[in-house]
Amino acid sequence: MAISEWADGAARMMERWSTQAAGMLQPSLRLGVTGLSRAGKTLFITSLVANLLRRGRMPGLKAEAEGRILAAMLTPQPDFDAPRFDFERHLSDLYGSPPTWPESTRQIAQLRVSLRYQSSGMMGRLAREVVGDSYLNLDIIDYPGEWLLDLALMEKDFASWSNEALTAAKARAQGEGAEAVAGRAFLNWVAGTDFAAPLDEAAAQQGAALYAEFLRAMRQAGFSRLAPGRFLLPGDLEGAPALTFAPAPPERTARRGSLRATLAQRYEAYKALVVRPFFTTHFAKLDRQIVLVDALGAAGAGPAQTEDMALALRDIMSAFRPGERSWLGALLGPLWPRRIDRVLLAASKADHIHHSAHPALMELINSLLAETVDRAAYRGAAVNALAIASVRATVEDEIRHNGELLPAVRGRLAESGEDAALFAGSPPRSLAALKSEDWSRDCFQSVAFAPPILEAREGEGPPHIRIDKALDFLVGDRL
Ligand SMILES: Nc1nc2c(ncn2[C@@H]2O[C@H](COP(=O)(O)OP(=O)(O)OP(=O)(O)O)[C@@H](O)[C@H]2O)c(=O)[nH]1
Ligand SMILES: [Mg+2]
Repeated sequence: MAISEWADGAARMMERWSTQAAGMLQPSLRLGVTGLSRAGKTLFITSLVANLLRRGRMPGLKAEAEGRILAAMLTPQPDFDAPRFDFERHLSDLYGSPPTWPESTRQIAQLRVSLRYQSSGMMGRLAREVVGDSYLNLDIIDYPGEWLLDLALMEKDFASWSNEALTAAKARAQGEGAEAVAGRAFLNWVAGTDFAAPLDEAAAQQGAALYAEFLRAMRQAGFSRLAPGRFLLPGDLEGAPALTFAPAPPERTARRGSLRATLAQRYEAYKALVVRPFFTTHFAKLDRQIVLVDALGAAGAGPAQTEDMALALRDIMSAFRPGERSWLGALLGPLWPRRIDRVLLAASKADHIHHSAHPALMELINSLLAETVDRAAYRGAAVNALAIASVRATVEDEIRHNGELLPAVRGRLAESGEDAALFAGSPPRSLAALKSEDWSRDCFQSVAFAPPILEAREGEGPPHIRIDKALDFLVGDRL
């Protein structure tokens, strides 16, 4: 079946659907797909939606296994001002010849999938007799991972952000890599600048450019704590004063009109103009959250990068405060009754390793996010961890090495397009294990696989690992 038919069919049915469903009570559930850049958000949403529309590969979703999901449709999204998630394009890229992974996301996008289902249990059957089938709208948004980092800024003033940013820059400036060179260039600018002098626009621009360069080099080296996110992805704010600032060394007083006072003012403007609206509109209203963690990629990059990713996620998750109303919810009081009551930690790209290594991967993300897990559980949110792959790009295999059979995965390598079987080994179970000498990195390297060559099949979405189980945990109780 061609992808265009898939999309056309969905559009036609959507029309019928919305007329039928108009006026009916349709509860909605906002699913927050949380993940740093390249964690796999866009691919997860694409595969999840495709597998909801064609549910042949979703036996782990209990309502589906029980035959209670009657239909799933794309329906008009609730927010009029957010661009629509281009599901059809992402899907046809994946099924294209040659297939391609999605590009890095550059702007926010939203999609609504509506499910028509039959409730379970006696009360459910009773309700069905009276009002007929039930509906659930699932609202999902996609956004560039870089923007997520800004969440950690919301509760920091200029002085404390500067302090942290300068400490981090000093730590990174020690080494030999490009990030160390860029870090030293930025710190030299800090050392040679008089922050108490009246604002010199050229100095502010130079500082912002050097800091952005440092963040880019850090990203290249696999680090995660790269706020402010728009320094990496400025969009239409390029060159605006709200993006022309940099961290400055502390001082008790900042004279009005001085360079330091101006940088502080612009930092606050960035929070007010960029960060706050993004979160008020999209994140404060979440009901459920999946946190995609590319722990394999981080572990392959090294212990410093893995620790940095864990710290970035801890900062971000502390702003959500799962189990409680979000910090914004707390500000807005009873007007904002929503809270995140289920959090799924998902180690993404699990098709990179053999299934026998999945328990170790789950242990790793649990230990990296232990603080977040404990806090969320303490506040009453249900937390679970799974190793998932949105799109399975490998098959399992065995390779013989020194007379021993090793569990491996086979797929096309992204770089060369060649078919290869790799013994990936087991990932370390904790950051301490990753840091320890006896854990050998040679056995475990993270490689990128090319997307699999897929044939669109009637009734089935793309092959995946456990996104049915993930969805069951996230929304199963509402079906
Ligand atoms: N093999 C495999 N690779 C994956 C999977 N999910 C993501 N990837 C890889 O990770 C890359 C990033 O995935 P995206 O979905 O674009 O990540 P994102 O979180 O949307 O990234 P940004 O838009 O940059 O924030 C893809 O291009 C793939 O190479 C998966 O399930 N299996
Ligand atoms: Mg994306």
